Amino acid sequence: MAPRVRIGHNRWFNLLWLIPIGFVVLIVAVAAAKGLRNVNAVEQFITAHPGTVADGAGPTSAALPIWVGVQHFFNLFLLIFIIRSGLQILTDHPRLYWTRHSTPGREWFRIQKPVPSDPLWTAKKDSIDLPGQVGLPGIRHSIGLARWWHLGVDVLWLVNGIVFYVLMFTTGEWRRVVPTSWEVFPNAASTLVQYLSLNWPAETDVGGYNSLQLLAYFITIFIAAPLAFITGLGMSPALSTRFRRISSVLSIQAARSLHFLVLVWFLLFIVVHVALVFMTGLLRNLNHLYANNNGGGWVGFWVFAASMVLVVVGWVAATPFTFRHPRVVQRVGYALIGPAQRLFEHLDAKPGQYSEADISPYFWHNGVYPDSAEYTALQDGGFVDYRLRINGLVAQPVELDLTQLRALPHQEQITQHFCIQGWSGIAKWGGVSLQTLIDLVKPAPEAAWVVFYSLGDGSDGGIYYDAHPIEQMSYHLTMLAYDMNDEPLSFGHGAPLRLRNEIQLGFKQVKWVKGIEFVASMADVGGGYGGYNEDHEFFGYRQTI
Ligand SMILES: Nc1nc2c(c(=O)[nH]1)N[C@H]1C(S)=C(S)[C@@H](COP(=O)(O)O)O[C@H]1N2
Ligand SMILES: [Mo]
Repeated sequence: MAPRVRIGHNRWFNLLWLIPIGFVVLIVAVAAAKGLRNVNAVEQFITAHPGTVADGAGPTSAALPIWVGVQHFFNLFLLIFIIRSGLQILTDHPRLYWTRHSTPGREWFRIQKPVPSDPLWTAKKDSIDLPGQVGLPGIRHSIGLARWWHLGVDVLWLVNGIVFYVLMFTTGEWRRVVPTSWEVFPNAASTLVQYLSLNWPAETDVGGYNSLQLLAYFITIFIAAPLAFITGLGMSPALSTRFRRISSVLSIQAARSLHFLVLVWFLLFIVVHVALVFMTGLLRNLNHLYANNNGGGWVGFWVFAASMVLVVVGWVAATPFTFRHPRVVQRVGYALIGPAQRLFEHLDAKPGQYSEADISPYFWHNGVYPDSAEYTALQDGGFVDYRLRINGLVAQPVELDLTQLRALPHQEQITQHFCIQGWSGIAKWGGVSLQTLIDLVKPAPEAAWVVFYSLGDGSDGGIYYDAHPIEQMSYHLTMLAYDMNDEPLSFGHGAPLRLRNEIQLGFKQVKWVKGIEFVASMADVGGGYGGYNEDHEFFGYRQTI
């Protein structure tokens, strides 16, 4: 399946066409640039703006200090795993949108067919395959493991980046990659014409970057990298629900689309950067970066070659390692990103972020529909015989039918749902606040986790369930919903009862809830990892990011 971009209302442009089109554009550009260089005014312009802005101060022509080479290596090594796992995450919901809704047909980019008309089509069915060694871990719908790679390695990458910023600004090295005069723009234009005319700027001094290079480095280091971080956080349910001002501009879908465009920038940068390093004096360039000199010897090359061995080994080993030791990936990933996920769990948001006008026209379905005899019988009887059982470490276990539940104080909220796969939707939920139920059953002091069991099974069989910290049961936006958009909850969305805990991702919003159990530890529940997807698909149990 080729990636496609929507043009106008309903036409889709196959991006593979960019290969021949790009080739033709390049040839035309080269011809045009060659023509321009015969124009006198252009030659004068190039003489006046040769390409490199002379910078009197600063060490810009000396070779790079060793720490730059070390950090450059870490950066590229970590990016392998970040990019591969990022592609894996993208293809788990291979559609990108600009509005916060995820309406089929309104996406601007897709690597999929149109959404089928089946009203119960699920996002999981919509997920696509990637070639094995491209994605990480590389099989379809492996987003749980892909996210540990992505988020865990992100933390290392950010630490590397922060150290890099600090060292750059304390040593004055920043002068190499930050333009300090407007002269950079005419010089960049001049460099571009020189490159395209295949009459390249003279390599007087590898240390002083030409203006085009300078701009590319500046954009990558100071715009693209921070934007990757910010748009990454823009997809967090907890942050989006809490910081509504920011999320009203940077909705999850805008964040996800921009996050993808940052990837596109990085890929373009890598290709052009590597090509130019090879074509403009490879040995001197590698010495400049890796051997602290600007000479023509082989030291830099061998350091580079050794680093490429590590890159290849890391690349090839990542997928088999992940399948052999998925729990290790889950644990290490959690050790790295878990502290941030835990921190954001304290963001109790107030209702009122969205109004009726914001309700999504289309709300994806997800998960495995219940088909047990027990569920079918309840459904056929209009859920008259349905009982919600709440027990475990509580003073007052209860069983409530739907009439009793509807007689309890009514809570309503219009909120945004964030599926781990990347789609989102806004709906109005009506039901009972969890606080109301807590007041009824009176949990014991040792109750720390609240487990929601479903009438439906998970994808590998066995009851679907998920555990939530008891603290979050008292949050403003934690409720059991029996209505969605002013109608009784439909079969697909979880009839007769589903959970809403708005700081968490979608898979924790258990549908077709059968019972609630208060426990001291989740270790004895299911596989012990805090939920069905946590047990079976290596998801994390704290999912605020
Ligand atoms: N019982 C049960 N609940 C479930 C699931 C499931 O498979 N079984 N899927 C979860 C996932 S991954 C998501 S994104 C939401 C989807 O809710 P929706 O179908 O109402 O959009 O339900 C969650 N609750
Ligand atoms: Mo989901």
